[in-house]
Amino acid sequence: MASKRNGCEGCTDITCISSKQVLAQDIAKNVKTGYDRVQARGMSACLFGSGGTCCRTCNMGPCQIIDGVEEMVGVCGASADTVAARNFARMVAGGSAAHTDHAREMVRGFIETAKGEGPHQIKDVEKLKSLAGVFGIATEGRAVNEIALELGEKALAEFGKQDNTPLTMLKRATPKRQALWSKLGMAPRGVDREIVEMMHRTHMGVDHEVENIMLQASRCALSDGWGSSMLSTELTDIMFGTPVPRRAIVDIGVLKPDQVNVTVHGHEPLLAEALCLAAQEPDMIELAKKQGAKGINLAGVCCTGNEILMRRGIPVAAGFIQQEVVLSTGAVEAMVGDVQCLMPSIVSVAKNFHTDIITTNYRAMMDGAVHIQFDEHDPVASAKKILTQAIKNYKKRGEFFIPQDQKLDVVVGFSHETINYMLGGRFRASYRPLNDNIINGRIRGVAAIVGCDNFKLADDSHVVIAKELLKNNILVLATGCAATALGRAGLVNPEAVKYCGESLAEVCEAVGMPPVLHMGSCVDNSRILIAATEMVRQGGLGDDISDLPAIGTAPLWMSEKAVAIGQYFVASGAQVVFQSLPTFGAKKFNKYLLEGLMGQVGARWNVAQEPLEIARLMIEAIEAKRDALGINKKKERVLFDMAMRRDLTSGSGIGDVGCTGQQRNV
Ligand code: SF4
Ligand code: MSK
Repeated sequence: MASKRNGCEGCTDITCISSKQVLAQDIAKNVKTGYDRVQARGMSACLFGSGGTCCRTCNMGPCQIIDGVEEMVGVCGASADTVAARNFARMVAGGSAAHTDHAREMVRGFIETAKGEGPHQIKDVEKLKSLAGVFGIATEGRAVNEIALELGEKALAEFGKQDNTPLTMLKRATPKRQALWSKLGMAPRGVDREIVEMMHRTHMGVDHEVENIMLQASRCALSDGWGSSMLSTELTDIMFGTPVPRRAIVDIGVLKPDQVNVTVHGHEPLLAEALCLAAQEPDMIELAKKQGAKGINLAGVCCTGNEILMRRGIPVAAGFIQQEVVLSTGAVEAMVGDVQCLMPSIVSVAKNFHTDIITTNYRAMMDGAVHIQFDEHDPVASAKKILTQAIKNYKKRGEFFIPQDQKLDVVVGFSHETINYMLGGRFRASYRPLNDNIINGRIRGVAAIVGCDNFKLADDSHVVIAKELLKNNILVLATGCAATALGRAGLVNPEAVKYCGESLAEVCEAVGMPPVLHMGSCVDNSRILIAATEMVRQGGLGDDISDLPAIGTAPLWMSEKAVAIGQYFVASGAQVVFQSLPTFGAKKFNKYLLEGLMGQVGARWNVAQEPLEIARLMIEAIEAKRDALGINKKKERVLFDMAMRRDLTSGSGIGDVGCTGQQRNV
């Protein structure tokens, strides 16, 4: 077991230096992590489950289907394709539901803020007015909070909308995409409605046709990407401030030896923001000092970490895969969580130490955890209760180990607005320079590396892919735990230009930006949709997202949310590459995802197993788009006449000339 943690040959290696160091300590010897459980389970995954053809939809099953074998269809007669499509669509619904429930809480918090209740204010008035415009809300001469309240109420209504008109935020897509969605019957109507309809249609005995199931899966995913996730990101920005570039640190080493360490895990920034406010209150600091600590140190885990990193520069201690490792330092007084991506194992890891796992959301409880319900009406009081519980643990801290070798600087905070501003400047903020650099080939294209990490796969996959893309002059956008992993590898700061091809390095150096732009948490993938749409609007790169030399990957995905994100990218016209999909047991359905969707929405899913293979596929897809746009055209070969030769020998110009005296094709 220990050898696995240290990365023995043939095992899925732990490449993170800090994780290795922590797990090698004596204090962590009784800790079992996901790595240990992958190894202990030993067996390879069930082929029916991983191929997508195990159906548990009704009590005549479970039915394990073998594609093409007549007697191996379901008891009801369901084929492998029907079953795999239903399972896949239910993953889309599960992921969309998670984003949607999160988003609803953010909208409710936004409404409270607009009413002047609670500790938060409207911070980004410009963005408020711009989003109000999308909803047709008058802003002239009105008080900020009045506009915000109307916006909040209209946003909340999007969740329960029952008529057949499209969601309001779809207006932000390109006209061509909106027309396509409408033609295909893919435009989502109400956010909750699409999830409910997806669950209904995949119930026993309803929708059995692959394309029809997937039409609703696209509509459901789009209600997440362009509906709930986008609303969550935008309203969170308006309330807590749109991220701007700032320096911060990522790694387990951000824990402090002489402070009360509280790690904040999960997804909803309402809890994290309240903890940030409460940790600055004099009575909390006083209490910590009374226990012998120098102060309170907050550090993020998973996407909550990304939210407070982006907006406040509060360090991220760990991504998903390190949540047990960070506890194994013995230096964490409490891990506070809300919803999503909290592994139940953290309770048993914490039992080895003085650490409390504190759950705060009635939706997400765990045996053995302390539950302190977060009261959104009085967030700071709730946060103080939580911190008090953590502070009390400080004196109980025993032996601990905080790794120091790897603490890495990152520059984060690349919202769509920031990219606009960085590239174009305050008075001509635009994506024009990005488009121009793509057209002239200095930047070949844009790639998004998003999503989770996963104990079953090599945890340096994000890094291998990113380095290959950068080397090939492709700008990388990152969100979620992928962004944290890239940060840990030193790729999310301007010094990472050393990994770039020459022309990308020049552009990044000129602008002063990192070649990997950290765009936030997993709900913030909606920022990428807006950025891509803005690139189209700027002109020169086609008239829809499907024309852009751009592609996304979630190589180490584990959550259903990643499948929802993948599907909303594809339905928006952006190709995605995953390391595996639970669909290979159903030939027709698998072919539909990997090929058929292309003819319908201009994008498709791709699967490639090795990180370098993923990178290669992404580079090829980007180059194919460049070819289709005609921006890979070689320059006309110029034949030199006598006058030109004279110019040449007098040294008057034409710089890029080969030894034969003919201009090089570039
Ligand atoms: Fe089996 Fe059909 Fe029931 Fe699925 S729905 S469990 S395939 S009988
Ligand atoms: S936290 S969904 S492991 S990105 Fe958003 Fe990370 Fe994936 Fe959870």
